[in-house]
Amino acid sequence: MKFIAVLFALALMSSAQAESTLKTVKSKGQLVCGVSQGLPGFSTPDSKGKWSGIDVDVCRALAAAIFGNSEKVKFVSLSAQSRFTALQSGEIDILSRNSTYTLTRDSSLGLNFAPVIFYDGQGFMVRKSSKIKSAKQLNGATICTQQGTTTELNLSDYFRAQRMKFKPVVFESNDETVQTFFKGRCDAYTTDTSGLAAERTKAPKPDDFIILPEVISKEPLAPAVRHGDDQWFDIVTWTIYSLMEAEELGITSMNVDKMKKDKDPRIKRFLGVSEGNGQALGLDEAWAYNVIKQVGNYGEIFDQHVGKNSPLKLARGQNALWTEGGLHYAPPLR
Ligand SMILES: N[C@@H](CCC(=O)N[C@@H](CS)C(=O)NCC(=O)O)C(=O)O
Repeated sequence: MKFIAVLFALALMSSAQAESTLKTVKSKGQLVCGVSQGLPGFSTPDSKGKWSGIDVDVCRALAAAIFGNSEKVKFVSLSAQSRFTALQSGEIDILSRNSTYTLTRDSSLGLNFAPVIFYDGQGFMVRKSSKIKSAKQLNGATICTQQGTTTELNLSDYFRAQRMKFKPVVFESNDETVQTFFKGRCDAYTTDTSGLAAERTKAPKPDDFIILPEVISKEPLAPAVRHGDDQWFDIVTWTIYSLMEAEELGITSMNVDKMKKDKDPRIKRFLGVSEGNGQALGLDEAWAYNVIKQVGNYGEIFDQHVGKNSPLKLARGQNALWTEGGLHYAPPLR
């Protein structure tokens, strides 16, 4: 009986994989997007359940590219531990949840990572009153962190390399991790530095906490899709590149209509005035126009959620375009 159930599950899985994700998404009439449980700046629901953040905007951009309507997204909140299974099982069409692009996630977990949406690195937060100024002073510390993350792994690598000891306090839920730290049970809290800035906003008195200067890892955060559907991977990939390309070309949600009359062939191609890109991806020629009109370019999204117009006030740093000394670089959209 068990054997038949396994066979049945396998048959279901392979038929889910055989069906094109684009077709499935279109027939559902919405994109199902896996996000975090609540990380300010990346994905967080307001009191009415409306989601916002960089990771959320990636999915809205994808819905704009596919449906011409950025609202056609259902958000599913996932813990760090459950996120990859949700993608593998077909529960979600895309995972857009501050996930670090790593070799084993790409290979053993059967995922394809889209372009990096946020270059990050892991850091530590401590209470100001502790007088700790450097991660090197954390020998013997109790450290709060979240299960199923690269954070957990880097933490032990770092302490081993520094020949220091620590006591991990690990939780599945984000809230439990952070609240335990705020209540004083841990000497330090560790995660991606963007996450530290985000979580600090939740503290009763954010100024009581400081982020230490050491960045101990590379955390390129990128959306992911399942192996086995190249067209879907292409659509996700180029939708993300369209956000960066628009910023490079000076196209914003405010000027995109005016830009349609621009004579620059790159802008004409980008906005579908000169046709071809849409057809190549299996989308409407206005796909990138819809993305920028409805969601904005990368710089607009960054400033609104994590940059200068947000409570996080993160600098562009590595997240600037390559033309500004940063790492974001879209290959030619032609
Ligand atoms: N980038 C790391 C860490 C990702 C992660 O889940 N970080 C936690 C701590 S900032 C988080 O996002 N929690 C939010 C949540 O669970 O809703 C990874 O991919 O493993």
